[in-house]
Amino acid sequence: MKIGIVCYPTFGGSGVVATELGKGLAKNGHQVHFITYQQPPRLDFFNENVFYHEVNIPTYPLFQYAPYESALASAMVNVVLNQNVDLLHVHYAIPHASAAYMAKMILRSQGRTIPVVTTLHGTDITLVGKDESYEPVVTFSINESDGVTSVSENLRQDTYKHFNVHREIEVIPNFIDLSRFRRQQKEHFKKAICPNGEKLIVHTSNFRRVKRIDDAVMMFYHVQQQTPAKLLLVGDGPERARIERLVRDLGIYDQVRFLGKLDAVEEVLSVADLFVMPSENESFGLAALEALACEVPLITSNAGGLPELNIQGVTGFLSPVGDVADMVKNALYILDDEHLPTFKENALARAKEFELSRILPLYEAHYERVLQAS
Ligand code: GMT
Repeated sequence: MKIGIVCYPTFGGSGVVATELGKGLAKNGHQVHFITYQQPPRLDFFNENVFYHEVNIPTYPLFQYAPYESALASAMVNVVLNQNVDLLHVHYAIPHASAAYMAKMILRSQGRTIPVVTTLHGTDITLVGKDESYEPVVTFSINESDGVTSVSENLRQDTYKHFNVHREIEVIPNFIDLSRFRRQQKEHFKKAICPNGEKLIVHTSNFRRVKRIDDAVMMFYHVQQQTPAKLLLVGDGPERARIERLVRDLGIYDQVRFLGKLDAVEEVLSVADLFVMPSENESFGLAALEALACEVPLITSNAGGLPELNIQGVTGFLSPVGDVADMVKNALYILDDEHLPTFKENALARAKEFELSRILPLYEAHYERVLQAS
């Protein structure tokens, strides 16, 4: 197949899922055309089946906001026509699904059929999409997609709850490439951060409010009072300055490191003892799956699709959103040397259930069905 993939070129989340999916499809012999405004961070290699088409967004003094959606739709039209693409797969509904609809209509007017698959990732539904400023467009473009997938059952249910969507939504969970995400020998790194054998707790995110990083910091604050520990915060975003202030005010700045955006996050996870994701909402929690693959147990909230990934008492623990005291109790239990090895083993076993080779065929089958129906 020749597949056009539209995504955000982000370091985590939907951008990573789209990029890794494209890479997997290319390895399976499909031709993959990425269409986005910037090279996705994990698309940093050569493969004869992978193509990258940058969306050109000309500016003009009249535009307070450059019309990205129009530029993207035009790019999709051009790529479909010039590269003879069979199907467009857009990740994150806003504005990719409506831009794809526009491209589909333009192509139809020229006698060309192009099926569109939309994958819903989370905030495009739970946070941004249901805002009345976007809702009519999101509802319409989901209903007009030829195939719709969501990354968890919880997100599927949320979509039906918040939108007047009548399309069948197939749940295809996020996946992990275990050849990349695996525990590596990085003892020198661990020694540098935890010279006295402290336990290492890690959080990675885009530092948005929905991630509740305060809870991760507060949990760490209480944990380190009872067991020697360090905290690594990976990523960057709007909450960074506020969280740095909180860490200073709590007097724990020496035990906490902000690493910023990292591409090789698996190297950090390789030396971690515990991963914390206290999110207000989380449709799947790809970063938590990456941690599991590196044998790192989880402390998460029970929001969104997290219960579909983190198994209570097996791969870690789930707490009600904001229940820091419960997170502290559970973290201390996991970090106990008597319990930690079993949690690490369970983490890897769980990650194997989401291995790329198991999930990729679900997308391929979805594409086949959509192509046959159109
Ligand atoms: O919030 C993020 O981490 C980014 C966001 C995105 O849209 O890229 O992530 C969403 O999609 C990921 C990939 O499917 C999911 O694993 C995340 O859980 C989801 N984030 C939220 O629902 C908040």
